[in-house]
Amino acid sequence: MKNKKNKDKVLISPGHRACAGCGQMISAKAATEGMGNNVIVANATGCLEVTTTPYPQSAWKMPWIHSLFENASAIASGIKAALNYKGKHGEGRAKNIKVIAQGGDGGTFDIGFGLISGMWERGEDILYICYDTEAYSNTGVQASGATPWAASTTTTPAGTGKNIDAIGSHQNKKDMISIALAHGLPYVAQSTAGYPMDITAKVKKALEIKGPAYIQIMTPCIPGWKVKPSDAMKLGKLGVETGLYPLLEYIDGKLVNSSKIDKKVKVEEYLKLQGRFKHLFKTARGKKQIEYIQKLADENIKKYELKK
Ligand SMILES: Cc1ncc(C[n+]2csc(CCOP(=O)(O)OP(=O)(O)O)c2C)c(N)n1
Repeated sequence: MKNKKNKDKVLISPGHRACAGCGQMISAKAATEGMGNNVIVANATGCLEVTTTPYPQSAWKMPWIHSLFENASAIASGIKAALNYKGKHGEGRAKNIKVIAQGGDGGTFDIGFGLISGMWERGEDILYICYDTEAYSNTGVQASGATPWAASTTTTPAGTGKNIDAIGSHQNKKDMISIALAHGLPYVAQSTAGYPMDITAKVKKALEIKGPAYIQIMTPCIPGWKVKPSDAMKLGKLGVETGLYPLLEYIDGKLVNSSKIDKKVKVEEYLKLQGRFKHLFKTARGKKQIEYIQKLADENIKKYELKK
């Protein structure tokens, strides 16, 4: 039955061009459910933008602007400044409009990094959401600063033939959560596509708290991670259950919530579902990398006090 009220709450309409099962779309829909109807969103170039806005169509039922790849945060700062000006000069309503900038991990960890840092430094009341596919998905899955150790991407390919021992990425994932905290943000959180209600709640909370906020969401990429379209949410859950990608919430720099682990799931359970890690199961050198990834998960469990 059609319910106009409920229909209006869906702020990303179906019919967009994202891959079936896309972790980013699951997460973006959950995020919009926490945004309310009084927001303006600046969106960096990337899959989320490309798949939702083939000119002249748009899947976004809200004021939404496409920025360049690197400057969603600067555009958001400009929007915020204009709203502040209008608020002071007779348009009181403008003061209540929330501003959000969002982008992929390439746009966040790498190319937009300086501008995001500036936005945070200025202490502006803007929420930044990073949809972390752990690679530059839109342009063919090149490695980004968010790519995890040993993942095969088109710029860090796993070895074949004589190079069978090549392990994929030789870099650890950049710790953007710590970088955000180092900027003194009043709200910093992490979530995954496995927990849409957690995403919605975190977006809501971030918008309630005054000042800059950062939410990073692990969003499995079906072709990039070489996974089944039905597995995005499962991978989001396994990321949490292994400790590799825990749910986190910091208020004023203090960890106030994290996902507790009842029975630790080994990282193999997460890695074996993904083609980008399949080379690790073929050689002795690969197996060593799995041990190393397990060590990273165990370190997270300690660092974020995830043990029940
Ligand atoms: C300055 C600039 N460099 C490169 C590009 C090409 N480009 C467009 S989208 C994209 C990848 C986006 O990756 P990410 O931010 O991780 O988002 P995803 O596609 O993974 O969601 C690239 C490299 C561009 N548009 N502008």
